Amino acid sequence: MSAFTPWPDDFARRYRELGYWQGQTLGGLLRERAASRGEHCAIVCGERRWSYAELDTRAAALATGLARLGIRAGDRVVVQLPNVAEFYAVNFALFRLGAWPVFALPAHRRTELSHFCGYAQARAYITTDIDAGFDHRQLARELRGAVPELEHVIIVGDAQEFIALDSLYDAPVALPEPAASDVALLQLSGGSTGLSKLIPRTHDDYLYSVRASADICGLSAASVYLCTLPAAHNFPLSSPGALGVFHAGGTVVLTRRPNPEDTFALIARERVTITALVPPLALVWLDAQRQQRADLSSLTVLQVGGAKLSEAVARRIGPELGCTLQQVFGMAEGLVNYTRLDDGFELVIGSQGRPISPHDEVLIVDDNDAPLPPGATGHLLTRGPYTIRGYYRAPEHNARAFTTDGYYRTGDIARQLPGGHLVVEGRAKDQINRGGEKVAAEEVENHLLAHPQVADVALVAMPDAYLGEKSCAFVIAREAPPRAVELNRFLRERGLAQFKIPDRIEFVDHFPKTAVGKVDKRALRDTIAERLTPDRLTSR
Ligand code: AMP
Ligand code: DBH
Repeated sequence: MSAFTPWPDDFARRYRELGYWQGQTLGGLLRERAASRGEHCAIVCGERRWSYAELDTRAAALATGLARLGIRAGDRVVVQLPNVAEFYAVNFALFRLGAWPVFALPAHRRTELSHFCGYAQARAYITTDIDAGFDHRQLARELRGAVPELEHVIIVGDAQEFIALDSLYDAPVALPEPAASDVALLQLSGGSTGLSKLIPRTHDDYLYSVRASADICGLSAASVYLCTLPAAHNFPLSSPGALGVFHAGGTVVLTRRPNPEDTFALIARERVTITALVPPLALVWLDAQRQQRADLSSLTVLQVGGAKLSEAVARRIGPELGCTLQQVFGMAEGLVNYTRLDDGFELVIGSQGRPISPHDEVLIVDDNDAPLPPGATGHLLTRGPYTIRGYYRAPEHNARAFTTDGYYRTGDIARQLPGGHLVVEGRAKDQINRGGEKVAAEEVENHLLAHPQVADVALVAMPDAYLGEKSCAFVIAREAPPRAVELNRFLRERGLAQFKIPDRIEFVDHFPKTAVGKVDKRALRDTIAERLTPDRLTSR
């Protein structure tokens, strides 16, 4: 089972000839920046400020400490950190070693972490002591029991019986470095089948998307980027995110609290120029700014992506926040689309942007993979210089998720405007997009099916005025039906991330079926949407 599906030779050659793949590594990028802008502030984290020189020194020291533990090129290390400066020090150390971080999100719990650790056969888990009231050391203990390959647990903060990250800052020694064509990191897919897949991204392809994104977003050494979303997510990491800022030589400001009170003050204090939000947060910011009239004068660009931004909300952003809206439609598998900063207002409001690269190939096809006429709505397929050709060790899934000529089936339903901009019209994948947090229906269904009183279950999206979508589980119960709260407690006890717990449970006697006898999820979505209509009209 291959860890990485390479691009065919002729494609790889072309991407190099075009100057997209430049042979630079992520570790090399930081070294260059430390040389060119060593004294400039790279990261602001609370009251701490790290210069590029300091970040580089820390990464080199940690790489040496991790090597002392036996972490080598190609080893997988699950990293689960909140928005703290150490997130970048740790990852640059791993990039230098050629070890592959697996980017867990802070919200993930035992079920997700044991899946990542097991699937990746991770040798180490790097996390924090306590985040948002949750003790990650307890999680680490449970993981240790469940995943024998996991040799090291490293903690940022109070390590208790584990290894303190602070004890790994060794005097740097020269270490062998990876090639730019090697895998650099494993991103997570939102998943549409049972469990989320890992996405191998190379230094070459990831850095191409980062450099090109920084250019599209007008980043410079004067840019100050506020990292509001979880730092490990592909959007705030690479679109252009923190890596784009490091490429440009600007400053990344971290926050662990994306609420308007804290972030507005931080924007004013640090003179933040750009940040990235998911649509629900954008709505909260808009509503808060109506009351607060905070000083957001430094903010020039607000990126919104991860889920569809409604046109009504999109229209308010420029006038009410005093900055340029940029819609971002991306995926950790690769393809990222941006509205351009000089696009007309209607295009920015009404589309999800166009691809980064002239060599991103985009197809809109029908259910049989036949291309549709220009402008028609259909399945979005893509391949290109930074879109993977296969998930990590998932041959069966890859056979379904990619066409034989290497296009990734995004699972999104879209249409393309004459200038190349895409409009996302829906989704074919069995997933709920809960305000940017992706929930694979099948994963949650499998957990619910493990409950002794559940005979069958179907999880579908229901409309929500704030998140766009929430999840609703239709359950066929056995004798003595369980209560909804009981099912949710059952899921939490199985160690599932909170955002995957169904927002609503509806008990039914049977499911509607399609003509071929499958559960008709569309009919279930319609049922719950109709049932909710009165609530929707009164909420917000
Ligand atoms: P993932 O594959 O988990 O990285 O999630 C990527 C998916 O998020 C895309 O395939 C879309 O379904 C969804 N998505 C991301 N950005 C947007 C957007 N701006 N509008 C609509 N859907 C989006
Ligand atoms: O939702 C996403 O995964 C996403 C959204 C915007 C993404 O991966 C990205 C930009 O890079």
